[in-house]
Amino acid sequence: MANVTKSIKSTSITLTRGDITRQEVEAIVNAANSALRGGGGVDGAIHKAGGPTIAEQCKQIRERDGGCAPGSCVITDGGKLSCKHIIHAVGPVWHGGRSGEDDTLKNAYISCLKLACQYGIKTIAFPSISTGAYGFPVERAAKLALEAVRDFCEDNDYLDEIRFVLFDEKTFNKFKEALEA
Ligand code: AR6
Repeated sequence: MANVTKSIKSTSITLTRGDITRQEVEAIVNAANSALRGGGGVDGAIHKAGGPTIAEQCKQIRERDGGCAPGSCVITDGGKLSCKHIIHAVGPVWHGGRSGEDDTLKNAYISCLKLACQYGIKTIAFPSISTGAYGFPVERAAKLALEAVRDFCEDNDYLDEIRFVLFDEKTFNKFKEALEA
């Protein structure tokens, strides 16, 4: 499947199929839970590939701050991965769409982009947050993710690349439709 790219000011927005643990970027984003305890899906893949030091850092953050609220994020180093940083973001659990899920999802993306800028990160890769175990409908999530990125890049012309690494074809196609719209 061919990659899709669009530019917003100086930032390239790229969509690709694949595994986020294999990306050559400065930071990858994890779809974590509020307790930062690791789990399945992309979280499991990142902890497995990155090694145990990531869970140790997450534990320290949990003990210091009590975890990470939905719509926000925390940062660790990349452990054994080639990226320098992992940004652990917590998306909303889908409860039907009337419990603030849309805003929480956008805030999760925006908080990662802000933190990336604070850390001098220029290239960042995201998975599709909340659309696996957390049950957020993919089409709606794709639109919100790209809206968040567009809003951010219109005000902050700092990042070189924001890459969405999409694991399955359906998710890739929904992001592609949202990017082209
Ligand atoms: N690279 C990129 N995307 C992936 C990968 C990978 N290696 N593996 C899965 N995905 P999910 P959520 C896709 O469930 O919905 C965890 O247990 C997957 O196909 O990982 O935010 C956490 O600990 C889907 O499109 O995250 C939380 O408890 C997307 O990543 C909870 O799940 C997100 O699916 C978070 O649920």
